[in-house]
Amino acid sequence: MKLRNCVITLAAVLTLGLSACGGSKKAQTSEAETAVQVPAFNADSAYLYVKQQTDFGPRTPGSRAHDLCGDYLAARLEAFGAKVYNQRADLTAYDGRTLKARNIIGAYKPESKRRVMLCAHWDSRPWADNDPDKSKHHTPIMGANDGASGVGVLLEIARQLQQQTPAIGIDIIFFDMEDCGTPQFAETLADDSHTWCLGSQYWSRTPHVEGYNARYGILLDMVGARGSTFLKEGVSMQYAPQIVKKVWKTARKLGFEAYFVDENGGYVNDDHGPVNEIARIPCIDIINCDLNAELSSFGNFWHTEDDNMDIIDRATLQAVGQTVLHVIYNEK
Ligand code: AHN
Ligand code: ZN
Repeated sequence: MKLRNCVITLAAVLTLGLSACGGSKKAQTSEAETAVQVPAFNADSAYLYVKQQTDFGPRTPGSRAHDLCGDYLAARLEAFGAKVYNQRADLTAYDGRTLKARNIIGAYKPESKRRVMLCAHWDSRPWADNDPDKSKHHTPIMGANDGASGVGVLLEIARQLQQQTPAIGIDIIFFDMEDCGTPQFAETLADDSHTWCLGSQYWSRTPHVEGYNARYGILLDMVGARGSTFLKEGVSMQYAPQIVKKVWKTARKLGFEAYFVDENGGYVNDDHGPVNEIARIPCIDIINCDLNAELSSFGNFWHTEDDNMDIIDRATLQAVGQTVLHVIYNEK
């Protein structure tokens, strides 16, 4: 069974070490006090931002599509009123190749000490190595869900942030080189979990602003597929259980309980790992988990040529985007 490839074993998690769980304890407040105007998330707009990324083609590091899409993302954030940072680094891939990485950060209210970070990876996987058809294994994927969906939701949130400012500062972080982890066709014996999430590892050691901190982070990964279900992911529950509870409770209140399922999922090796363990910012992962899928717990299209616009559904983008908007506009 392929599930092994995407879920960290419990033994590995235990060796990661424990840290204090994040999220400040707040006094109980009445409903009236917490009632703030939350903007309406526009799923058509988010869908368009997902499509515009895939229109560049696979955004694999080193490609022209990657270059151009990076410019597009930085330009969108700038147009939506963010202070934009381009963090460039030469990072070493699993096979020893040096690749040019670019983390793209859009800061809102950069002067505020009260901050929340929202993140997603913007690169797409260079190999369809989970495709049942072996002849496809060396073909790059479109990554409409795996990559572009999280970024699309965050671009729509950026557009909303320009129109109505929330009480706190927000950082939108697009991590590069999440998805260059050792392919299944490469024969490696050692633990290779560190070959994933290279951009977020770099950012977590060297944030775009010295001494950067945030109350918490929310990572969006694979948040656009039709019929997605988001289970409470293991690393998120370990480091930021209060944030998981707050987000799932908000989703339920908004009527999205079919997407945000009140069940525990597996432990996923994703960009929130370095954010929790290196940057020490409590960060959760909203990530599709389909325990009934045969090929992968991330869905049968995961790391295959089927991860294209055909599987993207505005309703899923809406559930995630509206929930995250509610959470951040309710921060004080
Ligand atoms: C692994 O399969 C090792 N990690 C899943 C994280 C991921 C891959 N997110 C997107 N692509
Ligand atoms: Zn992936």
